[in-house]
Amino acid sequence: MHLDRRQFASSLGTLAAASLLSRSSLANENGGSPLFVATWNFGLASCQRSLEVLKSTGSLLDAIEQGIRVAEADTKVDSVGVGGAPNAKGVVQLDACFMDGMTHQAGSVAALENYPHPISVARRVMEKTKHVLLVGAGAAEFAESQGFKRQELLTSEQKKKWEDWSKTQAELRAKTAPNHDTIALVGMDTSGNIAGGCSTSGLAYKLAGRVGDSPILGSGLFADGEVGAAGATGIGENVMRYCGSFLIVELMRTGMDPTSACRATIERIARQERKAPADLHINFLAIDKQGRWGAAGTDVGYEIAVVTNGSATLEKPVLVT
Ligand code: SD4
Repeated sequence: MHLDRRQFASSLGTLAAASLLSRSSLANENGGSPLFVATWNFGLASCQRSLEVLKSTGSLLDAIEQGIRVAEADTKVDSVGVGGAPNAKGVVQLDACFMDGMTHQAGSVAALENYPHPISVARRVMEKTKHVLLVGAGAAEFAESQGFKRQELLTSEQKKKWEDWSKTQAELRAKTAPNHDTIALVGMDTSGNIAGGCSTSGLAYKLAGRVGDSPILGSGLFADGEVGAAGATGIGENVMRYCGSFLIVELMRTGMDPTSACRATIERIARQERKAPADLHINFLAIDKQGRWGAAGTDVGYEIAVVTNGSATLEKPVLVT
């Protein structure tokens, strides 16, 4: 679900007009204030929540988790949490990961059913187990053991769409553009700590058990306290075979600014896939240790939310064609 940018602007009084250019080439743009960047326009509400939580608790990890929970709880966001699109069998299976760039601790869940906040379960995997990734029934058992509440995630609206899809699969498959609504949210606090999270229901009508890039560290998300963080949205298969977010962080480590690193990653994937970027449907964002942010994508509608002290904007990333 992509809200019209103006709806956001009017509903959020402080929202500045969206600019057309990524400003990632400006060093220290956020002037040392906290920085939160997230995929898509609904990421704005998430980033704003992250900033509020950081201010009230001082915890970057709480800020990331609580910000992502906003998108997970919003039934109008088509590919995250409650109201996310189901798989081919009509079951909503959620993927998420959570990473603390300062300690390289991380947790993930994949194909998790009936728990609306996979980001919180992923964080618990990080904090309460010796493992990094739990999947399917095991992930659900773990969520239950941690006291998370079960909930039906398939909304009547998604059920109806899925029923229509199942009736006319072939026809619709040909017509429907891939849906991209995953939230990847990365942030930095005033001390320069860096962390991030990613949460999704994955590609609509995926095969049961299919896991995309979002819960895979280095693919849908990567955070490294020495360098920065990156996240992805789009067709996971085109990201995870290249460790897209890890690659972006590594390019930033060599001195590239965030936008250039996102763009170079897309260009490398396109070259090696021997495909036009527009056929890849991959979109990235990144922040670096200096407080710069940037993004690049192959989808015309891709946008990102950028929230710092006193500024909340939707930005149009560089389009790689
Ligand atoms: C996936 N990358 O499961 C996710 C889908 C996505 O916006 O980003 N949707 O492949």
